[in-house]
Amino acid sequence: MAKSSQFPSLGRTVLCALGALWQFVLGTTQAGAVNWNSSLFQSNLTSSGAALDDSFVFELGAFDLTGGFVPTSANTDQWAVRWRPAQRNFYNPTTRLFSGYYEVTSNASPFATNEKGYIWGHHCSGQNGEWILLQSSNWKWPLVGGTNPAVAWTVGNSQTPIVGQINGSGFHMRTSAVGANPLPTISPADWRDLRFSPAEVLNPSISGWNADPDFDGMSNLLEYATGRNPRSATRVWVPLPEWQISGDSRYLKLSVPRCAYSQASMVVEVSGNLQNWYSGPGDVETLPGSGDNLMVRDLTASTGAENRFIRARITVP
Ligand SMILES: [Ca+2]
Repeated sequence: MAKSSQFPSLGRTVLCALGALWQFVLGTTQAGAVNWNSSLFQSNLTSSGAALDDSFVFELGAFDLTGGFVPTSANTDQWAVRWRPAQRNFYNPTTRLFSGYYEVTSNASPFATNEKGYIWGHHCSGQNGEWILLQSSNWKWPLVGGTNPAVAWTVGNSQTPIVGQINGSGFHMRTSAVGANPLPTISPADWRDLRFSPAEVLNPSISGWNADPDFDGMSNLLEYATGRNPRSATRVWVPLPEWQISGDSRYLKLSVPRCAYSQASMVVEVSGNLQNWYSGPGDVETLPGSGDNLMVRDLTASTGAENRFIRARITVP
């Protein structure tokens, strides 16, 4: 009797185990989710034919369409204020890939199941933007916690981009020049989470603002402010002061690249003794920089006898 009564018990255990396994499978692969990506090792270019670099970021999201707004190539100046990002990832120039897995957390508008999703690729420039906006009439947000498989939104199954091009001769994606436009910003915390692993984020010697884990001479703070990749020394910016000559006088001048999606603030300061630094309107003049660069000159002339110094001070909110 004792022996036979064990079988139903074992059966229940097996059934329970199967049930747990099924729940695990449902929970990990079949909640409302979006797999979004480009294809590996394809040629992805800017409008001038250059390869996309590691300043490019791809964002999965939706637009606030209230008032009948529809994103077009004619209203790019309004995209940033209308954009509601769900997830973003930096482009990898080595694998030439963007990719992400996004589990939908809310179906509140503009993420309702009848509303469209988009993938917006752009880079740092707020002045000479290179953008691509991928879309498809089939890209509708999945139901939160639904039991359908994750949907796939890819360059391969997208339709004609709103700006940019896909699947052309010699390229998988090609961005378009959109000129000067606002961009969605990436907060310092989000940038850290995207550029470093969770373990690295907890390690200030790797992800701290003063750290330099790629040994390129640029601190993480400078990498964030100028739109570089803190794990790659391929696009190094070295500060090089220049002279502006005016008559018999010469003035120090500094040009610093600024990344339009960074929230870092930049102030250029001048000094005659490396002790006291000044940045007021009587001390420095901001010049029209090229592109996104901040260009500032010292208003005190440097003579042969007097040293002058110039630096950029960067802070994050
Ligand atoms: Ca660095």
